[in-house]
Amino acid sequence: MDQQQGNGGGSWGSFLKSIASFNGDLASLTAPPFILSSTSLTEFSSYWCEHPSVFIAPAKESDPAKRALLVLKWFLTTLKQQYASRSEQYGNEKKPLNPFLGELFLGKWEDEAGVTELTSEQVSHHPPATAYSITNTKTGIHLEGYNAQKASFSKTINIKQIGHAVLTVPAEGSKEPDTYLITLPSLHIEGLIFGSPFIELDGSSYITSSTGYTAKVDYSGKGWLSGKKNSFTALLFPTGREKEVLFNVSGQWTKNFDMYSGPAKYNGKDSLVDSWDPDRCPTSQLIVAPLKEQHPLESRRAWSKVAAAIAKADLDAVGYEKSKIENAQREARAREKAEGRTWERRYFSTQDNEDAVLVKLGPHVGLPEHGDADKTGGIWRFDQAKAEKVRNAPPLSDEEKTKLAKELLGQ
Ligand code: HC3
Repeated sequence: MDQQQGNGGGSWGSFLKSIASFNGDLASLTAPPFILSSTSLTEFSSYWCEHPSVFIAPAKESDPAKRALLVLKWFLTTLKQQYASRSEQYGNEKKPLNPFLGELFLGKWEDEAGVTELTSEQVSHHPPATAYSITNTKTGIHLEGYNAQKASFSKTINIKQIGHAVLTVPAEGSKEPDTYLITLPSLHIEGLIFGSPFIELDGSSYITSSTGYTAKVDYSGKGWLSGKKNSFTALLFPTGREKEVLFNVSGQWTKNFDMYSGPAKYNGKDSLVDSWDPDRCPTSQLIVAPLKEQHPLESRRAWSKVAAAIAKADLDAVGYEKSKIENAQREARAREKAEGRTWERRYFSTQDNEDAVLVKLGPHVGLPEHGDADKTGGIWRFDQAKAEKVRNAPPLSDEEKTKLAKELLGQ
């Protein structure tokens, strides 16, 4: 059994011991009940767009360099949601649920930016990978991507993110939409030894565009003597000409940051272009269908009994409910194997041939043309034809939902 909700993990001490003998498989960590989260990793895809108006801003900018800056600004604003929103006061980062193959998380935001739709799907279980698509229907701005994690232990849990995101911006006045290839930062867990885990980002991440601009973001944390938590500096320059800085950004990804034109040595009142203060721009609420209207494979519906057991800190019930899903999934995979078929992803497809975005932009940001497909089960792209088919299909009856839940989740 996956030790995610393992029953031997009663104390923080035994958890630390299980980390010390960690084999890199996040699912093998024996977690004490108080660090179990009832949120699945498929939900994390929503963190990309909790400020829809910032997400769509590049579509309204006609200058390509300023557009690239707005894309960088949006990316930086997502970091707080992605990596700190679950531990707002620091020290409360919990262990998310490991999604099952085919798990879905669907929702939308409705606000002054119009309607923005989210589709997230667990596209691979071994290795685990989550894919997502976010589209603003008013501007056509579209984000898609997929990610997996490779974990290791050295002083703490270190996570390398595998995968990338692709943002398509149909900008006003441009004939062709821009494409931005976005890499994902590495991270590690701080505060583990004190029982108050939180995330710090490491190294660098990049955004490179079809319009010829690249942004490099360097992350740093609080050192022994100097530095602040969750700090970063970012430079935007014409691709391949890192010294010709057009804009620079600095601050804390959990707090405020400032954006300046030119290199940092000239930063001052006159070169300040824009500032971000998360407290002045509250996140927009994601709308998710009520449980009984959801598809049986939708995350919150599928995990509802596990979530209820976690809320009651009833570890036996957590283990029991979880193993029902795991056993049903194992049986489903065995059936597929016996029948010579594979699980049909609902919204995403992987391709055997070269990926045009990776071939064109990958070399600027050190991403291989094959996109590390062996570590994510493929290069996953949103499949419009599949999405169209789902949209046009009649809704499932209650009987069909019950049958699917029994077959695939043992419920
Ligand atoms: C490492 C992590 C799971 C992966 C999470 C990812 C990388 C998933 C993709 C999102 O876009 C960004 C993201 C944010 C947080 C990452 C999680 C933080 C902790 C969790 C570990 C599996 C849990 C380790 C246990 C404990 C108690 C130390 O938190």
